[in-house]
Amino acid sequence: MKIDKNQLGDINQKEITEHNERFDFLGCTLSKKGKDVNAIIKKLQDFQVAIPSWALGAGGTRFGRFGFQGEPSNLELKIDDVGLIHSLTQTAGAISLHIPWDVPTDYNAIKDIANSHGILFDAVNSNTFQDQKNVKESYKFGSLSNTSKAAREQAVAHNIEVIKIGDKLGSKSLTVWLADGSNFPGQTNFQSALQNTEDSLKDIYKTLPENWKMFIEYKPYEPNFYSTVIQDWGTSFMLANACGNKAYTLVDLGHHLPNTNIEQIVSTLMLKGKLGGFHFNDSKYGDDDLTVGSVKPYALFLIFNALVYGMENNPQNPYPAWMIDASHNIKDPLEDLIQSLEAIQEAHAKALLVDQKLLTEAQLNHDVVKCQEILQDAYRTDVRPLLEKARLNSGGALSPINTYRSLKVRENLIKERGANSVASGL
Ligand code: LRH
Ligand code: MN
Ligand code: MN
Repeated sequence: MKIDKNQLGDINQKEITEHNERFDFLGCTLSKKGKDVNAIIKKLQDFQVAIPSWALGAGGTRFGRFGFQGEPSNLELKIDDVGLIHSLTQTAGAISLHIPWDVPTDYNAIKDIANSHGILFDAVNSNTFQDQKNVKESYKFGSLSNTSKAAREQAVAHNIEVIKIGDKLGSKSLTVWLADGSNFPGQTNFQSALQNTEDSLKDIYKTLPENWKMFIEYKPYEPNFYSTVIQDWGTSFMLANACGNKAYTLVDLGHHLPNTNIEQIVSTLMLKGKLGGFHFNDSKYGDDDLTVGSVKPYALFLIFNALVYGMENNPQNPYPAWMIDASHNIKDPLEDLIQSLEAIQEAHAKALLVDQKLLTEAQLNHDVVKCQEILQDAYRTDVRPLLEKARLNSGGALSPINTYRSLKVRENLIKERGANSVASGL
């Protein structure tokens, strides 16, 4: 199904008076504080977040998976689903494919579908954390880090293949996330595992097209529970530097040990021009992949404050590639993604409200109380009318979740695809 623009307009019309009241009040308050409300709205409209192809079905855990009816059973339908989310939110203008879960069969047809929804192809993701069908070498003991040369070569070849697939679609970056590590002390030699990984990454890097980037994602643990080869931002940063100026670190919010100061990591990477990609999610315990902003919205705001500062002050850092990397075990995946997008834009808008000039002044005066007041004044502002206005300006829905439900999107998808349709690739 496609969202009917007229129906969307009719639903917006019913809510417009209340929106105008809310917006006028906020706009007035912010203008009095010297904020350029239109410039903020424009930044919100421009901010686009990629949806990964694996997030469109219900996720699962090692204890099982509870499917969600009407899931997209092939890549074409997954792109349609991103199109639905984008029509409502105007913030999901890209899809990030996972290979080999979502290898296109007909490239032109896939590009046409994406085009019809205004969707671009963002970073392509390789997969060397599972053994694929008909492969000779196993990744049980690692991929790019494996002590077996043949296994490493197979993993390198897979990544090169992923770049070729992405290139045909118009992607401009490769994300490498490795599960490589060890489960027990003594199982591997840390130094040779790291050296092998560096050499393999360099082999992949050599084949990157001129205008491409390579993102190196880190994660402290899981699926390996004793050690992970690329365990933290420092290791990723070091590997990116070893590869060259087209290689960058990718920060995934869930890939940190509890209480890690992620905003500081973001600041350091942007200062050094090495923050390439960013994966949004939220967590309580580990890599929980929960809905963005559902548990720690203030932490998300502080991270966004660092991101906004970096985007405004660090020309040495490229514009990062944004993606949601979450799982939806019991929710409708599309509703969950809409909630995540809302939380992302909310934190973004609040960060845009931070008075950077005043904050610098307060920092230089060592006025710690004032520093906190400035941040919290921005955080405590209800910015939702700004998000509504941004969506309205771009042709989206004033209230995406309500509209999704009023238009009975899930019911229609179930009718079209059948109740038992299972997302491909999982
Ligand atoms: C690993 C991870 C990674 C994705 C993969 C599918 O935790 O979230 O970020 O590439 O799963
Ligand atoms: Mn990730
Ligand atoms: Mn993860």
